[in-house]
Amino acid sequence: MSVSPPERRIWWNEPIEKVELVWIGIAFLWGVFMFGFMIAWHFIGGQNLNKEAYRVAPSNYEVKVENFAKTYKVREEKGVPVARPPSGTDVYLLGRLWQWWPILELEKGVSYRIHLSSLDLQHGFSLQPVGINIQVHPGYEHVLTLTPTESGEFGIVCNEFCGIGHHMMTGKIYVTDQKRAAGDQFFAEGR
Ligand SMILES: [Cu+2]
Repeated sequence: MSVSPPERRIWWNEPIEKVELVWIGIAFLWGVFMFGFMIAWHFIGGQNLNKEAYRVAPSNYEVKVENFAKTYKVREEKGVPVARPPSGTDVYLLGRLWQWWPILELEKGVSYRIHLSSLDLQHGFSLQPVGINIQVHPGYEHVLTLTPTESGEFGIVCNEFCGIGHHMMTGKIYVTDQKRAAGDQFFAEGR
């Protein structure tokens, strides 16, 4: 098949096929339905993570996270503290150019209140491979309840373009089994 110009020069001015009109109508109505259904998803959807958000000055938030990391630091990985808070408490994580800080160590099956904010620009918190995505804004402290259901190592990437180092903006969450966690606790206290 060769590509040839349309037979009639004014080809766009023809009446639309009935079938095509029907399809445009269906697509339009579906779009309207989906638009309205956003409200329904707020109540019946499983994807609404964030129920709380507070205004916070980035510098105040930084202090909170630094205190949190200092208090619960169990070790360091390449200069980044690994914070392991007591089960079921408040956990603080910040995004900034270009890292998620600190590294968290949580227990499987325990609910935590995760605080999230940015110190500079808008970042995208994306938990991998789980696929939890949250927009993180400077000036707002988001608080969400999270219960890890699987143990292992989880990565955090930034999925909101934030500059030259965006592709290197990563973080980490370790989820330990409760049994092992109890042993570690003993070990940590024994030192
Ligand atoms: Cu980014």
